[in-house]
Amino acid sequence: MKITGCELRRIRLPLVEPFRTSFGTQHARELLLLRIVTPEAEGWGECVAMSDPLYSAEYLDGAEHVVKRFLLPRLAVAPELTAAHVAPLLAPVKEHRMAKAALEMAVLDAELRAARVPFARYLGAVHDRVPAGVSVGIMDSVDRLLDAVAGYLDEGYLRIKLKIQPGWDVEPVRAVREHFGDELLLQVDANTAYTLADAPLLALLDPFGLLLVEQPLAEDDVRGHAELAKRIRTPVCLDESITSARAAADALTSGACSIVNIKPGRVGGYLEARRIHDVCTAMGAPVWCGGMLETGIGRAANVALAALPGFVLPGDTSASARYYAQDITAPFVLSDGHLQVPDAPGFGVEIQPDVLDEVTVSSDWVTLDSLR
Ligand code: NPG
Repeated sequence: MKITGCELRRIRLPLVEPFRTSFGTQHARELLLLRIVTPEAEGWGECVAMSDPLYSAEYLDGAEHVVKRFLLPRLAVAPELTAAHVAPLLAPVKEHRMAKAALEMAVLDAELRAARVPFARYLGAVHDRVPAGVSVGIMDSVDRLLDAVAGYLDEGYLRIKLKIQPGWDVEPVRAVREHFGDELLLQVDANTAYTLADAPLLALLDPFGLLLVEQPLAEDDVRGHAELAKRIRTPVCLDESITSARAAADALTSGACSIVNIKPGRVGGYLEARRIHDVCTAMGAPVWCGGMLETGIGRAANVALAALPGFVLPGDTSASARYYAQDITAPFVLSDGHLQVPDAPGFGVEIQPDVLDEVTVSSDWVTLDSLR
């Protein structure tokens, strides 16, 4: 494939309600979309970086800059380009995984559309629908939390993830467990909010039969997680720490975690995400698909990924309406607690141009000939 050009579009989608985590409260989701144009087909990619570098070091303005200044020029001069070439071509540029993932995504979508192949088939997916979990933000009170969880369970969500932080951990977990019973699939996510000194506190979660505790300690604290895992009974799952298949293998080997959250943006793209799935599956570790408040584009791709055989726990693959009253594609809807895996070529979703225009903040077009 030869790329003619790339559109970089910044959009802003209001959230249906504020989403509070241990690193901040979001009222809207700003995103960078990439549209790759080739003579054969167009492809869309979505960069999951946030406006501010609070979840990871990447942030939207930085991602847009690195795509234009350093990444697109490397693709422009490549003699041959398929999605599989993107990561090796971009490897000399350090880090910036979310920006790289977005470009690989756009190339992949264009390539699969040109070949008329659905992404799920390309990946080797084995399911045509995937179970949906939901991530529940930190609330002002336990009563409000119980109402929110009850609402999600009424909608059909099959697993609840509670965001936790020091001061909002044991009591909300106890309340949800006692209110909704032992059968509820329940897990917690700390987004690095604790230190190893909190091990006795985190051990207080043991009696509640959680599926896992996600990323309790800092992202570079692999040794600390290995020590913590020995001191608590709840299985430790890593998110922020897992940046590659090698990092996943290292974390599992050292006992830092026994479960892995896979987010394609965090690891540099869907091809590395699949390698993490393969490594974890070979090592006998369950994986599940994380979420970054994606639009329908990223959601479609995540749902296909989550249909691989090693994804044995429900993911943060929620319905579009969990976050957005109006998405830029047709919404993903819950049916019996599941989302349908798209089966049309590429990621299998179409952008609604009117909606896209309404939510667009800025747009820039780069002709690749100008970079050659
Ligand atoms: O359902 O898309 C979703 C969001 C799930 O809680 C969720 N994501 O730490 O996993 C996380 C968190 C997150 C969201 C992190 C946005 C960074 C940005």
